[in-house]
Amino acid sequence: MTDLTIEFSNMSLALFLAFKALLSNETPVACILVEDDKVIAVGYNGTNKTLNGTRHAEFEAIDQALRYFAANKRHAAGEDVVKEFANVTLYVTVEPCIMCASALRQIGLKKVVFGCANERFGGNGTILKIHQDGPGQPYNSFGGILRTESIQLLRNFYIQENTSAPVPKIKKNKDIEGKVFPPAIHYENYVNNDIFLSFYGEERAPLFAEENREITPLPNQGYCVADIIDEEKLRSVPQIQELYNDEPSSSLSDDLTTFANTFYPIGKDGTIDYDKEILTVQDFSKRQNNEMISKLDVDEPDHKKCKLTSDGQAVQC
Ligand SMILES: *[C@@H]1O[C@H](CO)[C@@H](O)[C@H](O)[C@H]1NC(C)=O
Ligand SMILES: *[C@@H]1O[C@H](CO)[C@@H](O)[C@H](O)[C@H]1NC(C)=O
Ligand SMILES: *[C@@H]1O[C@H](CO)[C@@H](O)[C@H](O)[C@H]1NC(C)=O
Ligand SMILES: *[C@@H]1O[C@H](CO)[C@@H](O)[C@H](O)[C@H]1NC(C)=O
Ligand SMILES: *[C@@H]1O[C@H](CO)[C@@H](O)[C@H](O)[C@H]1NC(C)=O
Ligand SMILES: CC(=O)N[C@H]1CO[C@H](CO)[C@@H](O)[C@@H]1O
Repeated sequence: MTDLTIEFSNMSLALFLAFKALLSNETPVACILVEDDKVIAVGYNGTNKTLNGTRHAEFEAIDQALRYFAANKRHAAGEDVVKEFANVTLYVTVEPCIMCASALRQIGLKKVVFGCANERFGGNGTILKIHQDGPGQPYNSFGGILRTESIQLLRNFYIQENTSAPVPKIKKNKDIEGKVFPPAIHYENYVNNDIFLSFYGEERAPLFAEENREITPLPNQGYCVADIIDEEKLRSVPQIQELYNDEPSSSLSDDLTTFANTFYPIGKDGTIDYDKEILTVQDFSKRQNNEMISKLDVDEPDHKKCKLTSDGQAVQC
């Protein structure tokens, strides 16, 4: 059985960074670079803060990785860069855009794991297969890891931007932006069936051409983000800790609790459980003002209150 728990766990760190970006009015897209299970760099969309349209999450992370290689006396200039990224995997919440996909080929990245497709600016499968064709080294691109969660953050961003949009209901908020979720990733646009099976496993073979089921960490078992994110690992990433050094008023624990309640769980059958109460961006500031306490059951610890039943069927929150 192919256990994708580590892929989900890594992606949940990128998702947390995207959530942090949302809290600071940036487009909620973020990524981490992982080498041998170690997070060597992080990035989130800084186009607003830096007023630089090319400061996509991937570029932030690549710059950090180059500094990391240099600090560790690894050669990070010219041709050698291609070797340095040979064991590095990018986890990014949204499929890299055409510009980023091209840069990733040039640095010789090992592979990309992404959440949702980039419908407008997709560089891999959605619009152009940049990851497979063109100059540089081709890499494999595996999507659908925390896909609906990545979309939920983007939708929260758009409703926040749209002041004429109605305030969404917290309960049974089926479609945050007034839309249903787009169909699952069209995997054949990214990888062939053999490569698909080598990553996702034989048990997930039907998902290659499935429109309505999400990838889950274990086949035929549901999950929720609260169960996936590893708080210890999150806290061990210095770049994430640094985000809190500048803002003493916000705490990582509080953000983690809000974060864990922002997403619908995925059931055993791979479909979204819309019955769970979730928080949306309109609730975040209220929560920061301690007005959300009644909305959240304060079981200990409250960001872990989402649990699978023993048969892995329904997710109880
Ligand atoms: C950019 O940042 C400003 C100031 O934080 C914020 O008011 C605005 O909504 C942000 N816009 C976008 C598109 O990120
Ligand atoms: C970053 O944010 C800008 C401005 O909102 C947007 O145009 C761009 O597509 C975003 N980049 C990614 C990778 O989402
Ligand atoms: C914007 O970002 C790009 C890529 O990271 C960088 O090469 C460029 O110098 C930046 N431009 C400005 C005006 O800072
Ligand atoms: C990548 O991993 C292989 C196998 O473990 C190792 O031989 C190689 O030196 C690694 N490359 C880099 C750049 O770390
Ligand atoms: C803003 O919300 C309104 C009401 O839901 C909707 O009709 C409109 O299309 C939205 N605008 C944008 C730019 O999404
Ligand atoms: C998610 C996804 O794969 N979306 C699109 C991929 O590209 C094809 C062809 O352009 C579209 O039909 C899909 O909707």
